[in-house]
Amino acid sequence: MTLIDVHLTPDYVARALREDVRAGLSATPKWLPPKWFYDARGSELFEEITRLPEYYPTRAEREILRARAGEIAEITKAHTLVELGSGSSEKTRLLLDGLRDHGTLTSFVPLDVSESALREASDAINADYPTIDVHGVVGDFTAHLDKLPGDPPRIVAFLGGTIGNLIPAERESFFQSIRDVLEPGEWLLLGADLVKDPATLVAAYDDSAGVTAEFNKNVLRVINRQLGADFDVDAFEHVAIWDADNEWIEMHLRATRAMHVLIPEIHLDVTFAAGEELSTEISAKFHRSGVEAELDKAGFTPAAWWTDGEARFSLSLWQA
Ligand code: AVJ
Repeated sequence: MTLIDVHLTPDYVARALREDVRAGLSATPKWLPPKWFYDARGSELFEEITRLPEYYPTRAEREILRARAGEIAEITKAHTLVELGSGSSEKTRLLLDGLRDHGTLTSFVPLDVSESALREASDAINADYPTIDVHGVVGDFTAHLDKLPGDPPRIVAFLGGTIGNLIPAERESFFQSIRDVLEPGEWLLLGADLVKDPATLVAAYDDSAGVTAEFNKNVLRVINRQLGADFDVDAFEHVAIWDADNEWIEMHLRATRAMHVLIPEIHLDVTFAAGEELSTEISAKFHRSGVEAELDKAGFTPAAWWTDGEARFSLSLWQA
C-alpha cells in the first residue's frame, strides 16, 4: 500500500523560493541555499554526479550499506525506516533488504521536498517490496519532522552526506529536532563524508566533465523559470574551493562580467560586479570526533561507526 502526505503545497514552495532569493541576492556576499538546485533537471544532474569517477561519496556509502545493512537490522530491530531527503531511494534498497530479511520491517517512510521524486520512488519501492507499507511525506526535513508516521522502533536515515550542506548552527538544531521527535530507544543512521586530502575533495566538486558546473548553474535556470529572472547563465563560471579553516567545500558561481539581473516576480534588480561570487553550497567534511561531539550534544548515544575500505566516508548509528 502506498500513501502520500503532502505538507508542502506548491504555494508554500513558491513563497519559500521568493523569500530565499530575495534574502540571498540582497545580501553581501550573495548566497542561495542549495535546496533550489533540485528541480527535475537538477535532480537528474545530481544522479549523473553520483556516477562520476571523481565523485566518490555515493559509491563509498553504498559499499558500507551493502556490508552493514544486516548488522543495522540486527542491532535496531526497526519496524519503520524513515528516510530524510530520500530522493531516488536507490541506496535505501540495501537497507530495506537488510531490514526486511531480518523480519522486523513493516513500513517505509520516505520524506522529500520533491513530490514527483517522492511519488516515483514510493511507487517503485511499493512494487518491489509488497510486504512493506510505503507512507511518503512531502516535506522539508528542517521543518516537518514532527509529522513522521510509523510504528516504533523507527530508524531515521539521513544519508549521502547531505548533513554537510548545513552550517554548524543549523546542524545543531537539526540533530536536536530529530532527537526531540524520537522516543528513547529509537535510532538515527547518519551518512557523513570525511575530511581527506584537498585535491580529492576539490576534484569531487569540480569534475573534468563539467557536470557539477552544470548542476551549480542550474539554480540560475530555476530562478529564471520560476521567478521570470533574466540571468545570463553562461556569464557565470563554476568555482569549488576547499575552505581549510571550516573544513568544507564551498561552491560559488562567479560573474565573468558586470551585469544587472532583473527578477520581476519579486521586483528585485540585482547588480553583479565583474568577478563577484555568489555562494550556492557548502559541503562540510567531518572527523569522527566532531560527529560524536555533535550527536552527544543532541542527546544521542553511539551504537556503531563504520567507514568504507578507504576510510573516505562514514556511516554511523545512534540511539535516542
Ligand atoms: C547531495 C548534498 C550530498 O554535498 O556532496 C554534489 C550535493 N553538490 N556535488 C554533496 C553535491 C555538488 C551533495 N549532497
